[in-house]
Amino acid sequence: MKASLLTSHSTFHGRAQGRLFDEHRVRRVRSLDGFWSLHRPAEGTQIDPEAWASGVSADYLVPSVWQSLPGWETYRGQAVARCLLAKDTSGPARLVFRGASHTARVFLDGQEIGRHHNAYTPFALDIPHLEAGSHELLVHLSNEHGDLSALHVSNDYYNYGGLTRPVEFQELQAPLYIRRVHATPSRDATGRWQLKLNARLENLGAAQNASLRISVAGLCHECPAQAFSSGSSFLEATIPVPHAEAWSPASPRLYELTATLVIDGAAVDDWSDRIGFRTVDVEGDRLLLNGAPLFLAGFNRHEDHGAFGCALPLEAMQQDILLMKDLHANAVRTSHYPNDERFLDLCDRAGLMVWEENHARGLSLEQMQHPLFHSQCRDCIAEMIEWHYNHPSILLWGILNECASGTPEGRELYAGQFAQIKSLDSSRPTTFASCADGKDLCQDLPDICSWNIYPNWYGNRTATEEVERFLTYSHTHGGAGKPFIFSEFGAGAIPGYIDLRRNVKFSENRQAEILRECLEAILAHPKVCGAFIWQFCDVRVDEGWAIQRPRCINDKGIVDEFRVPKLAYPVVQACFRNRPRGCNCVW
Ligand code: ADA
Repeated sequence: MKASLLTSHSTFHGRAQGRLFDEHRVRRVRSLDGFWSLHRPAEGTQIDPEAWASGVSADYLVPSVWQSLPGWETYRGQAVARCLLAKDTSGPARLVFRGASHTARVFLDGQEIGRHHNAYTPFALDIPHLEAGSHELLVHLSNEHGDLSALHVSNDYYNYGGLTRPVEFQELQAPLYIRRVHATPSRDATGRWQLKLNARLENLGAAQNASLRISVAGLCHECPAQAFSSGSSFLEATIPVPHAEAWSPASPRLYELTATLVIDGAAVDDWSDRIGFRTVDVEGDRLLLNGAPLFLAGFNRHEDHGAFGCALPLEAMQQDILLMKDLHANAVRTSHYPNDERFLDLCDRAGLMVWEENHARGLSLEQMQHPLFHSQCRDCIAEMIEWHYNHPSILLWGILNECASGTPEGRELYAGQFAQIKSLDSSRPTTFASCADGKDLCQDLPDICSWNIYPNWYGNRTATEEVERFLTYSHTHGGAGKPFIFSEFGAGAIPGYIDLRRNVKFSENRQAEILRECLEAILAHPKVCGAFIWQFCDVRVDEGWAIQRPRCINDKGIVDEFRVPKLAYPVVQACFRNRPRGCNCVW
């Protein structure tokens, strides 16, 4: 069989859908991106399932945020998106939503077929049987803040509405199909690469005999025919891939992983992904990539853009990657939620290392005790890991940014989420970004301790003072001997505002000074293995936050919301480029 090595240059020339390559060649996939209609109730009324089309209607291009429609710029409420889909032959099918913001109920021909909460995780709905012909698809959407949402609360970023990521309709050739294959690379006792595979199959019908063929890097692994009963089945195998080349920031080698399902000699379903061979380990207070010490130098990035909201088109995502590379960053933190998988594909390809985290920002203990908090976090973590497991660029899983880690009750919730992550993926280290200054109770829980600090912005302490203070606190409260990351530091700057008087907040020049001071204190520190600037780009904030944010924007970006660089840009670029590479730190 032909080797399927993909270099960073040859990757991703497939048809663009929810990923940057075709995930299926046997399964028939139709993108539902394009024109839908969008309807919202007239002012002061609620969505009426019977009369949803009677209010305000718009021609709506999926994927996008409804805030880009004239008259909808600040709309927070409910809406119904509608399209027709065509099924060629009668049989099973699936709908895949890569992102519906933020709560969705899906109706097919008037029947509710599924619900989902959370704008930032994908979901798929199985349809065991659908007749050939035309069908009406309605998606009831809400971006409301209220009792039904523990995680989408008024926040320091904007909760948009709409079908904000791609949508697909998949026609299955048999009720048994491949849901996914998780691949975990490691080195065997002789140092050669091997791959642990865990395949998940789903059967929407009666028991069925089938075999599964998995190919990677020119090797083929056959799982002999067996009976699959209805529901989920899992197959496991470990295969040696001795000639694989490692994935690293300097050489982000990707390989195609393909699974084919065979019934009576015929291929009835397939699935494919891109993987990379790399290890990530914590050894004492060091973080290792492929056995070599690692320093993560990068940005916190919200999925937000002045023109597109959270529904960035691929070109805008790639521009962000190019800008971060131009700044000599090697890492990005997906603050504060799982990202569009196309962005992760671009990170894999570019060798940009990722800290991906579940969705939560700044929740108080009271908010963490919301009756839906547990189930909504559990689902978010499960979906994040289920869908994003194979990305070589993801090195760390994070949780619960700046939540109630300084309380015993909060600690229980942190512990529970770390346990869930480890049960789903023990191959990656965990962390969380704390701001519980002087009272954090969770430093012993993650593999890596991370702190958000804002020297000279919130308070007057210098960066050098703050770096030592937070390191000392962590080391004396459970974090001793662990790697340490400064997960946020930064300062606001209104684009174009320059003020040469001393220490004028919100001026571009002051932001540049503060960042220089922080980077000088952090990048050279022997006890630190990561620095994430808050933040890459300016972002819109929710109504409740607007009063404390000039222009209703969190303006701590080093580029503005349209990616125009501020004065801090060349300062950060020089600091990252000239970063000391002590302690054999390779990256
Ligand atoms: C926190 C938080 C960020 C952002 C930042 C700020 O550290 O994690 O989401 O709100 O503060 O700009 O103040």
